[in-house]
Amino acid sequence: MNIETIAYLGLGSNLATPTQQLHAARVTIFAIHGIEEIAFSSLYRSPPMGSQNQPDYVNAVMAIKTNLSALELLASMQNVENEHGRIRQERWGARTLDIDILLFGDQIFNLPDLVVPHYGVAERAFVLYPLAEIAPDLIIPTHGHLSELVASCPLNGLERISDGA
Ligand code: ROI
Repeated sequence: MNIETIAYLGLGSNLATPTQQLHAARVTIFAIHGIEEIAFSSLYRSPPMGSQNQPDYVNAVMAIKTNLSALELLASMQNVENEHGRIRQERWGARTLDIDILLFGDQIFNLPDLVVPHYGVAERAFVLYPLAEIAPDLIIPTHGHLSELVASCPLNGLERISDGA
């Protein structure tokens, strides 16, 4: 049996009623054997990063405790994306559901399919602000204190829209 790890997941959607996508994803994730939900942030709306020719996104961050390995968690989240009808025509383009492993304990991975801490953690408002809401004291491997990363990250149009999914 693997030891338990606290991990943070970034969820995003900009198609097919994004708030419902995040809610459905949350329900599916916390039903997975080996995953326990610790916290779920508010929902945030933000203009698209990347191609501007797509709808606004809704983003949230979920904290979990898991006894899965990082690669098992990755495979499991890819299943959730697929089950929820992920449509992704192009890199940086619109999608029904995107789930990123932001942090996996204090571990660092630089694998072809898995880069943790996720690069968004250092610079994306739609990751940093929801993460700081549920884990304000985090220290991010190789990036330092979350509070400092947030303080130097402009909102870029990010708006809190509700108390959670
Ligand atoms: N832009 C925003 N605002 N939120 C996202 O989750 C998001 N995800 C993406 C790209 C296309 C980079 N842009 C995004 O994958």
